[in-house]
Amino acid sequence: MSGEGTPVADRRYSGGCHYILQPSMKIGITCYPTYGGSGVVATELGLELAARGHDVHFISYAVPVRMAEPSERIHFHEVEVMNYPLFDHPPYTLALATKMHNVAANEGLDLLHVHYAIPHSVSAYLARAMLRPARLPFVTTLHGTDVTLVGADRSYLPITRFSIEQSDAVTAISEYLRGVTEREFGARKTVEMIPNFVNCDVFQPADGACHRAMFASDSERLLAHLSNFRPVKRVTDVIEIFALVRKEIRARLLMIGDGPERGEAEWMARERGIARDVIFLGKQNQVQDLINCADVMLLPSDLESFGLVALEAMACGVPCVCSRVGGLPEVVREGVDGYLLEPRDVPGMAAKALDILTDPDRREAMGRAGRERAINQFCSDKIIPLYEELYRRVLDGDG
Ligand code: GMT
Repeated sequence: MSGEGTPVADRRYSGGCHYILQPSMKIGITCYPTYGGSGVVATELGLELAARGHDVHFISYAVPVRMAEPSERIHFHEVEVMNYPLFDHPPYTLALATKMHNVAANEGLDLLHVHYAIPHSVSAYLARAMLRPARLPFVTTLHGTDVTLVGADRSYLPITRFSIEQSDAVTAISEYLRGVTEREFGARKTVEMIPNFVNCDVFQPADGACHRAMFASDSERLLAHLSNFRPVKRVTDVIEIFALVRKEIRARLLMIGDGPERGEAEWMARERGIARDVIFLGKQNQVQDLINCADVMLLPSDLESFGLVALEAMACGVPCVCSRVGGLPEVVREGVDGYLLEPRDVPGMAAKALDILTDPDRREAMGRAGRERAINQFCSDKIIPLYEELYRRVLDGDG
């Protein structure tokens, strides 16, 4: 640890606070850098920590998607995987462990924080062992399928359980996921719950900031969906829900993101005769500007350990219609800031979306309630100190 008080680079981060009186830390963060909730959370965490005066070193195979412009406290270290004809499967886990070790040694990292257990916590375990006798503790944050899929695929279970147990501290992003982890992996490791967060200055209602007119006329309502279009997200249900809504009112649908189910969703939109009203935008940065255009957010997933998109929508004052699964009920309150329905209840979700879209007062009240909840429970300024406190406990050998 070093430093006594350091100015903050970007005032949008850390709630506009620009001088933090605390010793700063050097933190290595590893995540999947692609579009996806765990990478977004890890990247936003790094940006927030840097804004609070810490040195952040992202270690991954590509620059994380939401990483801001370079700053003196944000560094990126690319993991290059050597290939050789013998390697049918390039050994990324080992390349990552080596890079973690080298960065820790060269930059004097205090600790590593890995997001998503497989394979990141295994690499961190190796890096920590390689660096001995110097100390390099690591924190593992579980995001979802690193636990739930492993529960289904026994081949990964022993090594995931091992690397979780070996972590100096383990966090899960919802009570739901903490419970699943304890059931799957036994009670041999304490799992702390630190919920996901949103930067309430970046994600905030901003009428006029979005170019709504590009997507819908004044007489049309605008629905949105944002995901990585994996099967678990049920993007075809999004299209079906919209088709039912479209039968009742003039509306358009923004599909933000990309992934394996996009082709199926595009086909279904054509099949239902609504293709002209469904806009596939593909992968986007600045998603807050798009969310802000929407009147309602649809998230009909089969499973969400948290549902970061629901929180981002709430912070923008946009009500959600979601599945009552996983950690989503910990984020969205039924009938208050959105609606929760059984997954695959397409008619039910369409009816609730129509309730919101045809009643401006209800939409307004739900949007306001969601924004308040995001501010009170999930804003970065509430959550980042929990990670800092955890790091300090780990560094004090008290994790
Ligand atoms: O676990 C996954 O499927 C991947 C992960 C990701 O990288 O998008 O998503 C999970 O982590 C997000 C951030 O913590 C959560 O908001 C998502 O709910 C969660 N996804 C699932 O549980 C399916």
